[in-house]
Amino acid sequence: MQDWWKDIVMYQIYPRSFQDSNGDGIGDLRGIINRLDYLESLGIDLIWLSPIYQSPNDDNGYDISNYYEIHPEFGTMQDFEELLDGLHKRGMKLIMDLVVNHTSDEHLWFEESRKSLNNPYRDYYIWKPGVNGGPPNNWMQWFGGEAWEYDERTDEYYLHLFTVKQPDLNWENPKVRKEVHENLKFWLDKGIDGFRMDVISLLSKQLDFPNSTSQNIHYLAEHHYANGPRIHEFINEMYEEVIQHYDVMTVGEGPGITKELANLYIGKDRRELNMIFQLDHMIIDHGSGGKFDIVDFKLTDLKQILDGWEKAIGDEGWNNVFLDNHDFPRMVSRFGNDTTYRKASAKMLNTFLLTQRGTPCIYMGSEIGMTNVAFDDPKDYKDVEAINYFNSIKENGENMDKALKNMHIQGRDNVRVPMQWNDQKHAGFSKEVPWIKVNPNYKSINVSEAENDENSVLHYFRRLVQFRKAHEVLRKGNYQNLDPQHEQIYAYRREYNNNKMMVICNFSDDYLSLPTYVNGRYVFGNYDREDSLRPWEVKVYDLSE
Ligand code: TEU
Ligand code: CA
Repeated sequence: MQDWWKDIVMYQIYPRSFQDSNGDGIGDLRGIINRLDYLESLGIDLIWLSPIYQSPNDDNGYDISNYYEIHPEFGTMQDFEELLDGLHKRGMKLIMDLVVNHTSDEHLWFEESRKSLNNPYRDYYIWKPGVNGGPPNNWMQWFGGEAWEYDERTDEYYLHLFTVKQPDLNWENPKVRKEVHENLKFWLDKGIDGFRMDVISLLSKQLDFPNSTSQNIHYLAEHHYANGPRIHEFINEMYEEVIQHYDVMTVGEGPGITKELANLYIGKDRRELNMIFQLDHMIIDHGSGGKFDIVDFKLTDLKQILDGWEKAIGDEGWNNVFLDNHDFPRMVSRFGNDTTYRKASAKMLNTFLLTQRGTPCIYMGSEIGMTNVAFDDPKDYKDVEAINYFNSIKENGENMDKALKNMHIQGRDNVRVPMQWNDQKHAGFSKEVPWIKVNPNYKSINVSEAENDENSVLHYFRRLVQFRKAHEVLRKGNYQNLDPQHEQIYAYRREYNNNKMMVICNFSDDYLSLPTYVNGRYVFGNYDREDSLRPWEVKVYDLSE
């Protein structure tokens, strides 16, 4: 089978927020179907859909209560099949989100499991007796609070690395693994093209459940429950039992996977995953207190992380390249300038993504340069992480203005507000009040405005995708950083057979002079040609003879 997944541009859709078709304020599958022409017009090759399965929505679908059913608010199985078919007809592929580290507590397995110690589903989850009148250990969950919940019915605790409504599955139990394999087959037999595998690094726990010396979740993951003793066995088993029989791709989300461990997951002969979403650059500004303990970062920090990964995985490995997704702030707000130079920096960052080595993944709205949102009222935030955070701020009597500022910088709702289609009511996302408020800047930042402006991020994005498609060197070439120490310029060279290209990105508001090593023929960029480097400018040169 060919490595087609190395040649593609991926696009992530968060279904709740993309397009509502029936006026209930919630994005749905019919909404995506109605936007198929738009998706095709972008030139992208593959859509990753965040979860659309049945779910009580404690964590917006990442808490699944039935893996075989479409959530009614998203539509029906017929809608899903129509969407898949519509994508395939237009030459696009579709991958689904696989969330099998945990289920919802409303999943039948868990409802059974908690009934009694000898229920046939008891061992589907991780139950432990308490220790000294408290939980089995001191682990914290990801969204604040303890990772163990006491259940008086059986006088034991269950593990939930995420919310209390997301109990962790017990992968030691072969029946659980079999259930997952069956589920994989069910969707693959429908003709989908692969999976994005949620927190796949966390499936195998350290069975002695040791106490942790730190409560930072990324520390906890790295030291206690990511890359557990049987992780490679479990992932390889999915591959052998199911994945290898289909021509599909897999990308595993990998909290706690360090670059040194990466090729154990994605190395050519490992028969595990095609690539991972590594998260080191996504936590670049997290302090020891976590994501709301925000620290400054420099461009050289970003280079060190991305180049370090590239070097560590080498020719053997292949990764995904992304700067945001449904869990992290908008790339233009975090890595660019979302005010004065919004358009220039959005174009530059998209170009960066599409000219690095690896498969690029674009989060919906990046193609028009959508930005973070700042709500004044904590009640306008809908994410369980945000709600828990504001509650803890209130309980501890801490400063709410500061908390709101932190949320504006880091919150997950920054990227979950509705897609901005036009300047009409609710941004053209829905006819009725959406489940989460729209970003007030939709009046000026929206698809229809961008269609009418020949200098828009959108038109540039379409040309960029075609530019990548036309140049094998951008997809297959090796990668060399030309100036790892520079604090404003990210410059690199790609090389494949006799083809060479050089990409110069200005990650700053400053006018700079072109570095002396620049040569070749100017072939692509986000300003018109000139021999200087303007704020957030990107220039691509062809060095081939
Ligand atoms: O995310 C797990 C993860 O590693 C995160 O990026 C985490 O959500 C973030 O740092 C918290 O601020 C995955 C999903 O992408 C996320 O949406 C889910 O909430 C989570 O797993 C649980 O399924
Ligand atoms: Ca709807």
